[in-house]
Amino acid sequence: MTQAFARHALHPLRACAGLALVVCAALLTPVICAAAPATAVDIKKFAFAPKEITVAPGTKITWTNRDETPHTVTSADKSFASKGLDTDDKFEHTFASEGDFSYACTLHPFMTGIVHVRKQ
Ligand SMILES: [Cu+2]
Repeated sequence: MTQAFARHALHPLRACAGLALVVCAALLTPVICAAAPATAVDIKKFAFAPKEITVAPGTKITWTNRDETPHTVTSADKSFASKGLDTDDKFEHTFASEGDFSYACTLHPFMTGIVHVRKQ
């Protein structure tokens, strides 16, 4: 009687352990994704969004043009420059070292943004 009860009592524990693994996996996935050094900037309504961003060295930023109008991503010091980006075109740049990198759209110079690269 006691043995039967003990065996039966193990089942909820096993179920619990299984559930814990699933929950852990679900919780860990976003952590791993967040740790990946990549981030995104949208180009929309003739503006960079976010206009100002701070990232760690080694981070890759992907700009995506969400407008119907072509835009470029061109740094002030010419360390990076996209071609003309049509709708949904992307431009990527990896920021290896620390610094402040201001950039603009050459077609619409009032469109400006800045990337701060800092050890975090
Ligand atoms: Cu533009």
